[in-house]
Amino acid sequence: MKVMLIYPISKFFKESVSLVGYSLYYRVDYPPIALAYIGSYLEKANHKVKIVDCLIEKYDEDDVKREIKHFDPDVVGVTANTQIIYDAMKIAQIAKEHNPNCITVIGGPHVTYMAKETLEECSFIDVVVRGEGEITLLELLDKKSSNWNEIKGITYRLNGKIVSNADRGFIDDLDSLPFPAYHLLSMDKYKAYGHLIKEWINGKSFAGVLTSRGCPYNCTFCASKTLGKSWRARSPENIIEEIKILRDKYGKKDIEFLDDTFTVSEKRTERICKLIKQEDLDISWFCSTRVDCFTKKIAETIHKSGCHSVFFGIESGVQENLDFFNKGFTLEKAEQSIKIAKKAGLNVIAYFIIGLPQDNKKKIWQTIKFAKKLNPKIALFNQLTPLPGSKVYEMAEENNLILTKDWSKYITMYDPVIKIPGLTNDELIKYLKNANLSFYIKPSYVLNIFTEIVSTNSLKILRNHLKLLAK
Ligand code: B12
Ligand code: SF4
Repeated sequence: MKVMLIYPISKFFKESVSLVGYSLYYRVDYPPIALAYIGSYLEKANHKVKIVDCLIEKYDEDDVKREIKHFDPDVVGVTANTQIIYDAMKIAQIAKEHNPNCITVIGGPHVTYMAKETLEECSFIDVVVRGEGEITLLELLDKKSSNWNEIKGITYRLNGKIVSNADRGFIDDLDSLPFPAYHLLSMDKYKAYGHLIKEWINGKSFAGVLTSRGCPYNCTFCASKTLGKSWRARSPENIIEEIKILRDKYGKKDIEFLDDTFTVSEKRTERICKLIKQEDLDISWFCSTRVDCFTKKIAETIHKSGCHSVFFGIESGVQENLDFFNKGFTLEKAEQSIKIAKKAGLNVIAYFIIGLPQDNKKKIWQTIKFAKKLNPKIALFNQLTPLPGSKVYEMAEENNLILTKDWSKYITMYDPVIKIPGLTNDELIKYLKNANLSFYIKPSYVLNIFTEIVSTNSLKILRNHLKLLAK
């Protein structure tokens, strides 16, 4: 069958150009790994696949119509996070308007938790795939129009009713999956733009590799359980093989390991690092992890094998908030790990969240002060957002704190979407702005902003910054 997999046109990304940290210091265009994994899995079963990444191609609706008309797919599959769900629905509409018999399928974190609601809201979508998509979509193609009741992990319409089949388990042996279908993407277009990230990766061409799936932790703001709560890891040898392809075929010399927590296992981390050196891969790389999965030994080992930067979710400078988030570590632990990382020569990027229901001015400043004390290279401040699939979403629902279910507003950086009894919306936006500004307005950073604007001729970025400041 002919299957077209589409990453939607994203209003969110067009607007995110205005975000201080992202646009100037850390802006990266990622390949849509989920679609590339599904693509290679379907190709292996002899289906004809085309991936359309509207984001990287800067496509508008007319472009998508043209692509669909040209390829004339039997099935269109779209991916969606919460923030881009309406953009994904639009793609399904375009597909149905082209051919009402084309089966439209949607997958990703948002619809995994909002399957029924998504089908109720959008009549152009035929099937929601919940959780991991590779096997489920293949089964759906095999049974194009019959016996959908046998396919685990889908929600669909049957005789006018919405039916949810049983959940599907997760793929245990990740090495059994074919590598992502990079050949279906314009790999040369995925790049890093932000000033600091460009400096760190030293102008090299960049790619993302997912070395494990599932996160064993339970942070209350996070919607990570789409890929399960048990950590499943690829073997180091399998990962190295993929990196070699990215390096030799696509010229990629810097790799971001996209895992939620790359260093869950010290032993596996060491083995990957050993192989990177042993095989003389000549790459640099970066990853995300938790402060409590990070030791001096890990810091030194990863740095020696080419790791230049590590992202940590610090989240707050208030212990009570860390406990509310169920982070399971202390402020002291956070300080200690950041020191270790810096001492090993790693760039530290730290995430923080403000705008908890119990937040007030004093607590927010405590977080900002803590961020300054840690002094990471980049601090990214977000508003607490009740993402479907997270514990915070359930809590906010139960306590009637949700202000809007316009999902396009769930972007964690602009308008608040939950009530905070001790703060007005305007105050929260002001604090978020102050948090970012107080962090970025340093002489060296201002110089960076200026250089970036001049070197990339990014007047749009400047205009968006000014708009953000004036808000
Ligand atoms: C890399 C990443 C990004 C990249 C995305 C780049 C890209 N082009 O894909 C960047 C940095 C840009 C990004 C931005 C954001 N992200 Co993000 N991101 C991730 C991360 C770490 C990995 C995503 C990934 O590739 N996973 C690997 C693939 C294999 O898994 P997957 O996407 O879930 O896909 C599987 C299934 O979901 C399913 N599936 C997915 N799509 C489809 C489609 C079809 C047709 C089918 C059948 C199945 C299917 O099958 C796939 C394979 O098994 C996840 C965390 C995570 N663990 O997933 C967060 C995550 C997706 N991001 C999240 C968030 C909140 C954001 C931001 C809002 C953050 C911010 N404030 O800026 C923005 C929103 C961007 C947007 N447009 O929506 C949330 C989404 C929660 C939600 N309810 O939607 C996640 C889950 C993090 C979290 N734990 O809460 N992100
Ligand atoms: S924030 Fe990170 S560690 Fe916590 S549950 Fe989400 S992915 Fe896991």
